[in-house]
Amino acid sequence: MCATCGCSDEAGTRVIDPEAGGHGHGHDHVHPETKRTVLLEQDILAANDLLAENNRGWLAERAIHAVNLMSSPGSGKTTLLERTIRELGREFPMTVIEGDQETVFDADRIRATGCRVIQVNTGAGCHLDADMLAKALRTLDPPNRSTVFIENVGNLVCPALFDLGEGTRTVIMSVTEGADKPGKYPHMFRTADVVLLNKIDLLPYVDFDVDMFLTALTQVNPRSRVLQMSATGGEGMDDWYGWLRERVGLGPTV
Ligand SMILES: Nc1nc2c(ncn2[C@@H]2O[C@H](COP(=O)(O)OP(=O)(O)OP(=O)(O)O)[C@@H](O)[C@H]2O)c(=O)[nH]1
Ligand SMILES: [Zn+2]
Ligand SMILES: [Zn+2]
Repeated sequence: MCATCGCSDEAGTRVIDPEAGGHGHGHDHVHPETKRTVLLEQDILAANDLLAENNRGWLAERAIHAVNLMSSPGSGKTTLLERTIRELGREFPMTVIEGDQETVFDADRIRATGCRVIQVNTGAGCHLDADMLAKALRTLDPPNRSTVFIENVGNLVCPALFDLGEGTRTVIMSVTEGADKPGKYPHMFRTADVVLLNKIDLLPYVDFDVDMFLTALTQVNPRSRVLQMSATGGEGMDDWYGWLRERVGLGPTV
């Protein structure tokens, strides 16, 4: 179980023997401790949802659009932000909230671009939650009519469950992670407004089937846009900027 956020779903856990026809071994009764875990989980998520609504109101009053960036560790979130700030930052006001368990490495990288940034360290925590975002927003104090990028803790599981009150949910996946991820981590991909397939410069060197990935993604989320890019090489970045301008009302493409 994920002890920090109580995100385990023991009641929904299935043990599957593929040789036995791939059917799950389910329980015909619910353990009392399982029931307690599920209730605790519901309480945590319900409390978080309320705070997320507060954040949504706070952001709306100021016409601030928050973009939640989620991915596995190392998919390229900070690299994408560094480049986006460098190439779009003069045109549009942006600030950043960085989430990591420890260190201010990512905040230092963002600060080096000249952009305002706040680092949130979650300690043992595996995700950002709405309360952390509320505190970070008040410290950051972003200008009205601006965009706040929130780099979530690198984790393809728990951040999917915690609404922050953001306006856009972005999932980054890199081609080194394997094309089967949308099927294996459906919660993360299901609520994405846009999925960025990053590190496409590495496609010649890795065994990644783009068509298989697109099919797997469509099965869990048929409405998500997919943009293929290389945050280091620059390929596809214009599509991302175009999407962002349209989505957060940043104005016409230049
Ligand atoms: N080849 C290639 N490498 C990339 C690309 N984007 C990022 N990287 C590299 O991937 C590594 C991880 O990038 P980060 O931007 O730190 O990833 P992250 O998602 O912010 O990582 P965490 O904050 O630790 O979760 C770095 O060495 C980047 O240079 C890309 O498009 N192509
Ligand atoms: Zn967790
Ligand atoms: Zn990062």
